[in-house]
Amino acid sequence: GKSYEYLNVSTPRPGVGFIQLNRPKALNALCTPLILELNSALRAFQSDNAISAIVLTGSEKAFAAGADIKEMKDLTFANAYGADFIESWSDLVSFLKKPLITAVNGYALGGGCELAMMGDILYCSSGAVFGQPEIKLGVVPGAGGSQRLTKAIGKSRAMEAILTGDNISAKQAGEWGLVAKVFDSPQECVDGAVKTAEKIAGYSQIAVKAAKEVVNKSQDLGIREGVEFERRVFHGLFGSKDQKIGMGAFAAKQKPEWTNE
Ligand code: CO8
Repeated sequence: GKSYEYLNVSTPRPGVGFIQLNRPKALNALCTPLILELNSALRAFQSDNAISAIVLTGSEKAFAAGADIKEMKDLTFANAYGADFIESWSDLVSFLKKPLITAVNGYALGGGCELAMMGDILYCSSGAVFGQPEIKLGVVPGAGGSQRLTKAIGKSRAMEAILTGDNISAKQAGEWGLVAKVFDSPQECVDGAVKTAEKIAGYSQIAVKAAKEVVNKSQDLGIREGVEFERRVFHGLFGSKDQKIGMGAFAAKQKPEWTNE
C-alpha cells in the first residue's frame, strides 16, 4: 500500500484497517501534514470494499498529545478564521461510514482527546490519560471536545475538566462511560480493538453501516424523531439480500454467508 511519513497503515486481520499515528518525537502532536495523511488513509479504507471496520491507535506513551502547539502559536484570528483552521478535522469523521474504533494508550490530550472521541467505540488501557487542557494555553477545545465530552460524560464533569484543564484517568473514563472498556495493558487494548473490528467485519456491511447510522442519529435527533428514523432504516433493510440470508440462516440453523447486498 501507500506509505506515509506520520502513519503506519496495515490490514492485520481480514476486513480490518489499522492506522497507527507515528510521530514519536512530538508524542503524536497533530500537525497539519499528519491530519492530511490521516484523512487520506481513512478515505482509502472507506472506499476499499474489502475493509469493514477501522482501528486507530497511537503509541504506548501517547495516542496524541494534542494539536501541534508550535505550529499554532503564531496563528492570528485572521489566519485561523480566514482559512477555517481545523475544518479539515471535521472532515475526518463526517465522511466515514465504517465503524472506527479508537484505542487509546498514554496521553489523549486536547485535539488528541477530541480525535479519540471521534471514534465510534473508544477503548483505552489502564495508564491512559484523557484531558482538554486548552484552557492552560489561553484557548478552548476546537475540534468538538466541548460537545462530545459533554455528551459522553455529562455537563458537570465536562465543565470541570474543560474549566480546570485537569486530566481524566482511565479509571474515571471507564466509570463515566467515556470509553467502552479499560484494558490492563496497551497491547491488550490494541488487540482488543482489532478483535472487535474483526467481529464487526464478520457481519453484513449493509447492516453494519445502518447500525452506525442509526446510533449516530441519537446524537442529533430527539427521541421521537430518532426512533422514527431507526424504524425507517429497519424497514429499509428488508430490501437487502443479507436480511433474507441472515434470517433464513437462523431458521435453517445454518451459518449466514453475507453478500453485502
Ligand atoms: N504540540 C507540539 N509539540 C508537543 C505537543 C503538542 N501538543 N505535546 C508534546 N510535544 C512535544 C514537546 O514539545 C517535546 O518536544 P521537544 O522534545 O522538542 O521539546 C516532545 O513532544 C515530548 O514532550 P515532553 O517533553 O513535554 O514530554 P513529557 O512526557 O514531559 O510530557 C505531556 C508529556 C504532559 C503530554 C506534555 O508534552 C504536554 O503537556 N503536552 C501538551 C499537551 C497539550 O496542551 N495539548 C493540547 C494542545 S491544544 C489543542 O489540542 C487544541 C485542539 C484544537 C483543535 C485542533 C486544532 C488543529
